[in-house]
Amino acid sequence: MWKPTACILCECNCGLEVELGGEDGRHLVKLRGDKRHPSSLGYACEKPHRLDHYQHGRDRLTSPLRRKPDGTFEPIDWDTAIREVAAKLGAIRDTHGGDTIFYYGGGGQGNHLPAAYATATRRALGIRYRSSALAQEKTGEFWISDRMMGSATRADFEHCDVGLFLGKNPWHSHSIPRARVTLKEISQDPARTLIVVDPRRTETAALADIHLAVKPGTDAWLLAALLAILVEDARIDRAFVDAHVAPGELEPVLAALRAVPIAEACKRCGLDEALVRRTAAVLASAKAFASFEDLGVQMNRDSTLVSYLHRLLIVLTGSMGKPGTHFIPTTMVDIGNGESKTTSPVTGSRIVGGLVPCNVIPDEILTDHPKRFRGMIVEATNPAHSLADSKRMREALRSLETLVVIDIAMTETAQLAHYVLPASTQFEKAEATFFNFDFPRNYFHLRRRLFAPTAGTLPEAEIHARIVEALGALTEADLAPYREAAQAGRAQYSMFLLRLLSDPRLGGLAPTILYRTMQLPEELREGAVVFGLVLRAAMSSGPSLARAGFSSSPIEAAHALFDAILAGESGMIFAVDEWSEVLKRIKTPDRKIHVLLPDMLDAFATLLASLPDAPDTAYPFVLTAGERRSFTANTIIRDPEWRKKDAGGALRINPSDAAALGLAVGERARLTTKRDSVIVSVEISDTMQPGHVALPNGLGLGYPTAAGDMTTGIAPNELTSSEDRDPFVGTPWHKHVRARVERVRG
Ligand SMILES: Nc1nc2c(c(=O)[nH]1)N[C@H]1C(S)=C(S)[C@@H](COP(=O)(O)OP(=O)(O)OC[C@H]3O[C@@H](n4cnc5c(=O)[nH]c(N)nc54)[C@H](O)[C@@H]3O)O[C@H]1N2
Ligand SMILES: Nc1nc2c(c(=O)[nH]1)N[C@H]1C(S)=C(S)[C@@H](COP(=O)(O)OP(=O)(O)OC[C@H]3O[C@@H](n4cnc5c(=O)[nH]c(N)nc54)[C@H](O)[C@@H]3O)O[C@H]1N2
Ligand code: SF4
Ligand SMILES: [Mo]
Repeated sequence: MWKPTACILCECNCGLEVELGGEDGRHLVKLRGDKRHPSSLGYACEKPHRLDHYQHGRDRLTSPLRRKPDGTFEPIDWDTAIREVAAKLGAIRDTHGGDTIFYYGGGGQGNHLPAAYATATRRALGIRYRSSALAQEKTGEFWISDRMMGSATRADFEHCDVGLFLGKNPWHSHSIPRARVTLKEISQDPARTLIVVDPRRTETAALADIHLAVKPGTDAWLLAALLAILVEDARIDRAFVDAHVAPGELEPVLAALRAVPIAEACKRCGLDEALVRRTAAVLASAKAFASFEDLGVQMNRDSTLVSYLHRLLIVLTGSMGKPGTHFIPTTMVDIGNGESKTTSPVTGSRIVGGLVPCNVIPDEILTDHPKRFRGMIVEATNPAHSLADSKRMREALRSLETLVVIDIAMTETAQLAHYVLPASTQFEKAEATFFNFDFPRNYFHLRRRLFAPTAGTLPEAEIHARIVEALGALTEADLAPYREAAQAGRAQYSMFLLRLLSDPRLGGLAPTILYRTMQLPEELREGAVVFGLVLRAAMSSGPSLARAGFSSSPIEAAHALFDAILAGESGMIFAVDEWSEVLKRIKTPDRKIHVLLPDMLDAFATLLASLPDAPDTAYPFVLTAGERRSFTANTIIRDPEWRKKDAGGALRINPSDAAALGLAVGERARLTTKRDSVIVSVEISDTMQPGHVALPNGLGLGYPTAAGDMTTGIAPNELTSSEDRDPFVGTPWHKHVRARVERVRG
């Protein structure tokens, strides 16, 4: 029998149908796209077909572990584990303050409910600082979007006539629904133009009408040139700007753009000026321009400045609020929050959207500052592998007084923990898709568990509930009234919950109270916290929900919506919007778009005044440390056998570079950065520019085999340095690591 679920390998979470089998019925035997999923509509790429390698990894954890003084681990029972974890973290809180305990993670590409339940543990421990992988990729974009528009935007590629991908390869990385279908449609339609900005001729670039193969790390120059040409040719959408941009802000920006030396800017990014001018003309005459920036620019030099210039391009072409352009979706959870009000305790780094920049985490630990992080909870993430400078990250994690890791597998980070708590997989509990940003109809997908948890593991909802209870923050007496209200019916329960949300002591524990008291079928139990989200959505997004059929009073809408979510095994539409509303969703205090950001104009002036890069004789190559390929999926599947292509994760290098170095096909090379030197296998590829080399992401994981632990490929962050980061938001420069490549003799 086919059962609905979702793929967990990238943030699209395409709907899947799986057939269970194997001797115990717990194997994912066959998988296919689920046609009933409201966004993926049956689409699936090549990656999920062997998802059983995730469910049945040989390094799955099946018992809580405690580290012994000699560094090895001993299995302990759950009661001991919870008691000791609560005691150790509680002691740090009592002695040094909850602000010295740091929470990192909460979910990867498919498991987002842990983050919701962890808010209760954070509250019980008085944890103030947290972060996640978003603070090493998206915080620059969020911060700029928040200041300009009060909100992040997304783009409608399905209906655009001009689509631009800036430092993004959606053929492999997706991030938009049914990416390959949409890319092919734009590419094949003579009336539509696909533009790709990428130094490499990626699979997406190969489909493009215009491929702007910038020199690595020079996107700010390209955007400067494009914007300057639009200004010079008077191709700005004046009507849009007059209606929506804050008065008086445009002129200083135009003055800055008029100062761009266009020919020089094109030279700096290595592009023919005529091609850049043709691109500007295409953008200016676009009826509907949709654009997406991603890691190629967000993990690169000038990343925050690029996010600003990119947003200027969207605003000055008036590309918001019409089909095929940019929109602000109705979401169940606020993910793209870019507010910045505080700084981190030790380094004083800017905190965006509540997230401490990932690259400064070691500096917040490796110091004698009284407010250094002393305890840490790491959940559903593998920072010892995924954050910059693994050596320094390991040193920092090792020096913590207490490190607790909640994961399904024995990861590089778990190896360093004092306590490892084994979670059930995403097919052994209810989970939900949170990176759903469709418009005008947005969906929600609460997945049912496919089978009961593996013995010895617990879903995070249960782990957090037990920690909160062990800390004494929540007692049976606190829960009793909610249990009674639940018995009395949904209306009574909702009234109690609404009151709970403003309760100063218990409000922050709402996720756990919901989990402990809501009555749900077993295969949906961990979905309890979604009811809290639904109540909030009913209060804040009434009209959008009403158009999706959930009308009447907020409480009734919430009940109907929650029931529909529980029933919608393949996902359901929860919000229907109108394009005419998009510009009314601009949330800046005066509801105008703010294009004048003085710090960004300063950074722009500094860029324009900078000298060209001097040749680097010690490190003549630019290394992209971690690109998405056909069989990479962060570190979600650790078994190298999962990969059908590029199993070893080769270094890609241009044929002329390979020839100059005397490297032949299949040979290995030495790759050196200022941080480390490794031996890599080499793939000679004319998709690479001379001087540019690339390694895939997600490799270099240890995995148990019959012959002992094996590591396949290179862990990219052995080669990166935490100080190589953006000056504004601290995002890493992983796509721009100076490197040397040499032939290995003998
Ligand atoms: N197959 C697969 N898909 C994934 C993932 C995965 O691991 N595997 N991970 C998911 C995650 S977490 C994310 S955040 C997304 C990321 O999705 P993408 O951002 O698309 O991923 P990358 O391949 O890392 O980087 C994109 C491109 O940046 C280019 N680039 C390098 N240097 C420069 C430069 O100087 N300028 C420009 N313009 N481009 C440059 C690279 O050549 C590469 O093609 O993918 C998601 N999807
Ligand atoms: N050099 C370099 N570094 C990079 C990148 C790059 O391009 N270059 N890309 C970066 C990007 S964009 C991202 S998003 C990060 C991703 O890196 P991380 O934030 O570390 O996330 P994942 O690799 O997705 O790891 C997910 C972890 O969750 C565990 N897991 C899976 N399911 C569950 C579950 O249900 N419960 C629990 N508790 N755990 C579970 C997996 O075993 C795994 O250990 O990597 C970043 N690192
Ligand atoms: S696009 Fe992403 S979510 Fe969809 S099947 Fe491929 S890896 Fe899975
Ligand atoms: Mo990511």
